[in-house]
Amino acid sequence: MHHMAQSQQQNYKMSKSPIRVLISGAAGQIGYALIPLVAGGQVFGLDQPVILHLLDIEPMKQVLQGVVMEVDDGAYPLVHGVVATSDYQQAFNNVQAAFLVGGFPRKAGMERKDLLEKNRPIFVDAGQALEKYADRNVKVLVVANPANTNCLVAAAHAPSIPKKNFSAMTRLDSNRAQSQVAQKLGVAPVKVKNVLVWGNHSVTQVPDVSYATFESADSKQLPVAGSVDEAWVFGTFQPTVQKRGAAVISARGLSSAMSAANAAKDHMRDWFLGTPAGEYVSMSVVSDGSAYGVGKDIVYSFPCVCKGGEYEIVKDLAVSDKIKELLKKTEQELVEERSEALPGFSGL
Ligand code: NAX
Repeated sequence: MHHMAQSQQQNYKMSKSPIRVLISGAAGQIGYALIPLVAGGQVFGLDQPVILHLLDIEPMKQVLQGVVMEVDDGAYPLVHGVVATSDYQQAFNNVQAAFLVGGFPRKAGMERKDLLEKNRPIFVDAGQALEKYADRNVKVLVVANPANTNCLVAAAHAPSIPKKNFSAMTRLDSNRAQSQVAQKLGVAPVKVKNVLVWGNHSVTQVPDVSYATFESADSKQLPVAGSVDEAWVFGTFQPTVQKRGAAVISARGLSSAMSAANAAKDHMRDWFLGTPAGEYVSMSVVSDGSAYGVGKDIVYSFPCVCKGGEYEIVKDLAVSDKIKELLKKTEQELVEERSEALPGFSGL
């Protein structure tokens, strides 16, 4: 027993100085699933100690205290400190990574416009707090919905933080898409690569298998498009992925949390530690107008590769006319969301 515990400890090489990691909405259900992934080294690596900054609103204070008790009780080797607070200055102070999960949830009967209105002030505050208190190279992942436009609102209120440090989460959508393809082909998800999701994290998102490959039982790399037909792609695959969030809610009575936290982990890990050679990941990032004809200053999901803590949009994929049309529609929705969330917007 003693020997096993020792060898497990040896996996942690803690020579690095700790980084400060903010999780907002830390008393909520995604927070509860995400904290152990960050604390356990699955995001920033087993050699990277962390100081957790856990933010939630004042009415959740007691619940948040309970979460802190559980972090303490985990005795995580990589956790060098916990700051639990409802104060934005404390929460954002010197953070190098920020998972912005906290927000106002969609209630029955609420339209997109109402959701935007409720979340806008939260992301104005978050942007201003990033601007004032965070590390200048903080990497921001917005999870709270409407994620892409919340991210744009935060970026617009943090003028001195580079735009390339802001992102929103479409990784859950692309993980869902990868898994649907794997099930269709009868292979494990790990055998499927480069399934993409473009655009907005909403029903207009564009799941796309055009560049995807899979490893067959006899270890050949094959294009997915050669093994599935168009009717399945446009008639079954796309709507299944687009409506998966709703399907989970109707089955569980609660929205996706385990898989959402897992996707947030994947997104931030790949951004910090890099993507494997030849693999693209879907990240919603600020468009600069240079890729796929998408207008600038919206937060749009593109295929990306990450290296040395930076992402780059993969710009040379040949997009079919059918997909192009869908890319326009989801872009249009993001432009509409922007004009609702940031009236009079004149550029980042
Ligand atoms: P919960 O309602 O369980 O938790 C949200 C937490 O945020 C609550 O504890 C709440 O008190 C807190 N909060 C509210 N306002 C805050 C503020 N101003 N500052 C800090 N904290 C605040 O929701 P949960 O299921 O964890 O979902 C969180 C968000 O993720 C929601 O907006 C949800 O729509 C969004 N999602 C986004 C996904 C994506 O793929 N981008 C998928 C999963 C999820 O639906």
